[in-house]
Amino acid sequence: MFRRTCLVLVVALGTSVVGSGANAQATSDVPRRPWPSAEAVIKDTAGKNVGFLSIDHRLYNKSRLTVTVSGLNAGYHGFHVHTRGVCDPKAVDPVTGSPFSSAGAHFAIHPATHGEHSGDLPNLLVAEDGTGETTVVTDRFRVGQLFDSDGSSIVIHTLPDNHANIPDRYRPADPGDPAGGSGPDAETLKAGDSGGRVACGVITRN
Ligand SMILES: [Cu+2]
Ligand SMILES: [Zn+2]
Repeated sequence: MFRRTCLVLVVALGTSVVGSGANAQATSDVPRRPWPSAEAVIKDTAGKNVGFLSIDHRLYNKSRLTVTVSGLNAGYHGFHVHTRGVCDPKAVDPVTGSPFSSAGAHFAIHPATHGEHSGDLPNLLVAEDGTGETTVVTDRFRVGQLFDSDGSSIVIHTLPDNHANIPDRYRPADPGDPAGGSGPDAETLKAGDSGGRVACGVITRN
């Protein structure tokens, strides 16, 4: 019995020594991450922290966004990367009345209408308890591209985003409309009818 216990002890010690040696080796050999990652603390108009976003680089020039939120209204919310890294709740859009207009329009590396913007993301689903979490992988931007001269931000809207998916049959002809009287109108092509902005977070490198 004693012999058996000793044997187990020796084996355990051996494993531990090899383990710490391997760890020490690995630590000194690990290069600094070659790809940038990013994060954002998401705040509502009162400055209350309602969420956190992290973004990291994925293979094949993709980016992975992971977000958790709490204290929001249940349901789907439009969710986009916006083109300026400024989240001022007092910056009210004179046309829509939405706060956080300082964040600018949807992040777009190339000119596009809504649904095709670089920063367009799937809707964020918030549960009845006000919490939500989602992870999405996009190939529309690399992490480094978010840090252009005016930065970028993440914005959560009040309403669901239709991604400009308005089939022609839902809209009567309107000769005055720049979209030509059928399908999504100019407002839909801008932001998907996702309404005002409820929360915003400046995207920073980490
Ligand atoms: Cu938005
Ligand atoms: Zn968009």
